[in-house]
Amino acid sequence: MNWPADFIWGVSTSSYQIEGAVALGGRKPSIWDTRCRTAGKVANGDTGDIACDHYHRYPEDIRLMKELGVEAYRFSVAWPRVLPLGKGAANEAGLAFYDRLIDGLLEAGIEPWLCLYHWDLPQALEDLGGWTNRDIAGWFADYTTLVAHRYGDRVKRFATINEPSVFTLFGYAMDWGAPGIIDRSAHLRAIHHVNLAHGAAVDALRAGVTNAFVGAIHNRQRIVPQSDSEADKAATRTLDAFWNNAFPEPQLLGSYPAAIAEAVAPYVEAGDMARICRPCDFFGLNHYGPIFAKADPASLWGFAWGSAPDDAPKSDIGWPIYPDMFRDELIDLSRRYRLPIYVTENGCGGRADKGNELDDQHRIKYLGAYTAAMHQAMAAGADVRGYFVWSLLDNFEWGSGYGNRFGLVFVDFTTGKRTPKASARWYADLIAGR
Ligand code: IFM
Repeated sequence: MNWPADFIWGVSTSSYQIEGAVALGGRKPSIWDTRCRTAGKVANGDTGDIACDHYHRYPEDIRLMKELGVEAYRFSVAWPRVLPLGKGAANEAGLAFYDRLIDGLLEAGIEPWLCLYHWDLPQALEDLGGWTNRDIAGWFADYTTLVAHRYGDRVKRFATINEPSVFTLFGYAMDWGAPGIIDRSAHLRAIHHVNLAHGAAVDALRAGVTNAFVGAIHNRQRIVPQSDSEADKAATRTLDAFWNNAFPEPQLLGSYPAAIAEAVAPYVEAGDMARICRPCDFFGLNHYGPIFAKADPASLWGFAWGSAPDDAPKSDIGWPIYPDMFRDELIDLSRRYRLPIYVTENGCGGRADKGNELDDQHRIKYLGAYTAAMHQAMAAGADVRGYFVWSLLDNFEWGSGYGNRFGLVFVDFTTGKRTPKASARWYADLIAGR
């Protein structure tokens, strides 16, 4: 496969999943620290307290990236590290950590792609209502301004919010993520306030950073009814609205999808849609595989995750593998939003207990099939400019704790030792060979 000379190859991570050091350098708790301390919410009682200890080991991680030959590294800033209470006084020690990281990346010739929010909301803001409080748009704008002024001389690539549909749905409708509330009004308010925060952050980045390149990151995937029943098809349409369209549609086209517009309307004030729909420079796509949906009258919105057909190819953690759907998603996205697309996450989950984690041929097969599908999409006209593997390192996989591993690099969580897997060599060869 020939790739354009300026195509960007990278890797992605996020703050809570790798940094550790949750109580060091002035950082205060996030909603994920709280969730990890709530019995039964995270497999095995795992926490992000130490995670990959990236806070201390970041120079080694930069070296690993250099060996891979990646040109770009997408990471997130932990809001509670730089603004421990979410607003008010900034924390110099926390800000200095990202200075060191960014400077190290630039010295290694790796471009930093900074994501402002990857789910670790300061607990102090949650205590004020978190995403259900409309004031959060202003708090997020102030946080963004702080980040923009501090790093904007060296960082130009910014994403506002990672996978808004995932953390709002899991956090406010299903109790699969923090803060673990199940409530329709809370869910709808969170959706609208996340959208307002995105718009405010785009404006703050434009104001604070010369030549900022700004977008948001959405997890989009095909939602497939588990059966031909009308009930499963209706559930699929509702999940599609919440999962795929509740954020890109208002952010990029200025309106909520019809399936949820009426429900969100009570929270929308005059001028809001213009505040949300601000010009973006790129579409960040996170994609893994399709979701099979089914009706579930007992759930908040009448849908639930169903099962993929028995003969569907699946990863070791059970996620269905359909590269053709990735190709089609890229083509559709490119046509609908007319923005350059960067695949900001794609990867394959494995389990240490399968015994194939260092010689991870399953991951190589997955990444090979998905990059080939991306190539086909580009040949069909999709404007895809870059691809980031999720993830550089095995890390804290939210409710699954450390059991599910997505890294190109194996992490021994008792010692912190990093060992590149076969997939790391495969990715390095792909990058070198283009
Ligand atoms: O680990 C997550 C990441 O935080 C968001 N996107 C999906 C990944 C794999 O589940």
